[in-house]
Amino acid sequence: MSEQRIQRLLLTGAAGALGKVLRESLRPGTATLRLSDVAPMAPAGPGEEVVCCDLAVKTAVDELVRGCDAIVHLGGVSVERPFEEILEANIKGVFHIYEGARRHGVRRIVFASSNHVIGFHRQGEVIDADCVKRPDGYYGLSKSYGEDLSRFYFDRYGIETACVRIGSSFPEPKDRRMLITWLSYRDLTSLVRCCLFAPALGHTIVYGMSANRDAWWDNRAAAHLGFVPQDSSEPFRAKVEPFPPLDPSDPASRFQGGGFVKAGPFETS
Ligand code: NAI
Ligand code: 15L
Repeated sequence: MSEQRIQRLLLTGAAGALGKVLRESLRPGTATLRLSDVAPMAPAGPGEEVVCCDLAVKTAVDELVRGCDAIVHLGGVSVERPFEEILEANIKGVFHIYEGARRHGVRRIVFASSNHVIGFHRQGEVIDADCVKRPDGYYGLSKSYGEDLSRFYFDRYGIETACVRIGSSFPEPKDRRMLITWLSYRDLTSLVRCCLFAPALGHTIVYGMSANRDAWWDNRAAAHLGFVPQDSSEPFRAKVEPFPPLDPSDPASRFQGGGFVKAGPFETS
């Protein structure tokens, strides 16, 4: 897709941390940016539309998607939570987005997937887009479902998707693991733009990481995106490394998903 061909871009999860970043950085070059979340958002500025919408409500999402050419889908529960919460926001939510896309002729979607789709691979093991998925919880399972769903909508209806397995996208890495999984906000924006505007996207799985010294993820299968990260976690190493390392027997230090691999279970009383 060329920038000129996107008349209205839908950004879900616009009230969230990455939504706020992309609201600012995607606005240039986008004719109309439709921003959506279930949480309150800043009022619409020039070239913006603000629509409050719960992703779990199919009719509301159908209306939300109407008139959009492309979608950046960030909305949903972004951490490990009880299954019932994940079911509504993430599993039903992503289905509603793709059904809306099918019904209203959206041709391209950038889906915020997560490293927690592959969280039970060992730290230090290098994996690529074709590796076996090893979700590390209900949250990772919901992203795995979103990836499979998007593959189905590409095979069946030709809707192109980039599933971005985001590592850790924060202003700076917070611990040793994030020195490896960190994705700067600048590189996040660049990656999303590459996904939106690559001439041919098909169905692509790409790991969202900056040019960090050490990597567990191999992005060669996504070379057609032309994504070249500019940042590295290296300037933060001296700040993070003085903290004592986790015990080697701690699952959070053994698996790529870090602390997510030991979240839960969530008992209902
Ligand atoms: P966030 O939690 O700050 O933002 C998510 C937004 O989704 C929130 O504003 C929330 O109100 C909204 N949302 C939740 N349930 C909803 C519902 N039922 N209907 C409508 N909106 C709903 O998360 P963040 O960090 O901005 O992440 C954005 C996306 O990227 C998420 O999908 C997350 O899973 C994914 N991701 C983020 C990573 C990171 O390092 N920040 C790493 C991997 C994936
Ligand atoms: C995620 O998927 C979460 O949304 C984010 O809050 C981080 O915890 C990140 O993964 C991570 O693995 O560091």
